[in-house]
Amino acid sequence: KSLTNSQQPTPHNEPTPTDLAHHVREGLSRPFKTLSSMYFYDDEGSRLFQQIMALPEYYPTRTEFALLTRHQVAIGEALRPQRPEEPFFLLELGAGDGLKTKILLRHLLQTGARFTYVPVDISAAALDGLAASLQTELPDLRVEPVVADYADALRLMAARPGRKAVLFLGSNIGNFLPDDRLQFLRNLAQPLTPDDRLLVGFDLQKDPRQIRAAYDDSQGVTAAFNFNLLHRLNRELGADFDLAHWQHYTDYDPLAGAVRSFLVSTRAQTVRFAALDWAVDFAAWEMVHTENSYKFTRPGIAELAQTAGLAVQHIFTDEQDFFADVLLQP
Ligand code: AVJ
Repeated sequence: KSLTNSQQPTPHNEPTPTDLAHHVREGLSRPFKTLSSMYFYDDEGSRLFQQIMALPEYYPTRTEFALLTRHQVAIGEALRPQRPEEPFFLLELGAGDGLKTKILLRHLLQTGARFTYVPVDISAAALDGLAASLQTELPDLRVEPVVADYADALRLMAARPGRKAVLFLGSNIGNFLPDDRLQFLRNLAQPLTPDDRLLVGFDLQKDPRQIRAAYDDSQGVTAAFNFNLLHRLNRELGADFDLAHWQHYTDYDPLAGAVRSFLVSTRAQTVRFAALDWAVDFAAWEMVHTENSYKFTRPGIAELAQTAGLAVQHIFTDEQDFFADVLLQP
């Protein structure tokens, strides 16, 4: 019996078609149309994101992997309780395929730490893959995967007693707009006590061309990832997006520190949503904003932490100073 079968979380944690429908109607009714990057991650989207992480242009994953390898001892020490016999939960929000986290998991197991790994992700398929690979690679690890979005994950975390080390890696925090980012960090920190730990990954500002290339790769995988959102609306809401008349567009704005991704309607067109009994018009070259990926500076991280009521304990970086995993003290 597989781990995930016995511990499969309740399906009500997954975004329901009604959430998606409501979101799409609201976002596509705005004067500047928008769809949330949260909906990228159906099973196909999570698979495409795994391909993105392996792209030569997409430096964040590789860099954070190297960073975690380099600092695993110090990070392991910082995350685990002082007393080695004390049990704790290692919670990870947006765990995905857990490739980077396995470095820490392996190291913590080697040091004899007593912990349960709770990977939380919005994609059941991603978590199934993770649980299966952990069972072969780290058979002694206790794993309790949970399919949930961030909001549900925060509730779940607050409800779970005991020491926690919380991981929010991969610069997932970059998807939030500044106000939402602050609110999210506050909500994340709220149930934590000074005994708990929080490690957050931030992609740092660097050569703007390199940043832009990471979101506009030459093989078109990122474009396919963006297009998958339209495929998903076709599949789940009976929409009739014709992908021949859409483009992927992305740009980096160094003033805001934000990569912004769009789906561009290359001609005037009307798209029908059979499941919603609804249709929406797009003008020629109208843009649908689909994602923000913010890049950070050290002062920006310090200010964010301070405003959220967290102390920056340590900033772990890679050799090139591309990425930072920041230990925050609740
Ligand atoms: C999963 C949010 C970290 O913003 O870099 C990658 C998602 N989008 N390429 C990012 C993404 C396009 C990724 N995060």
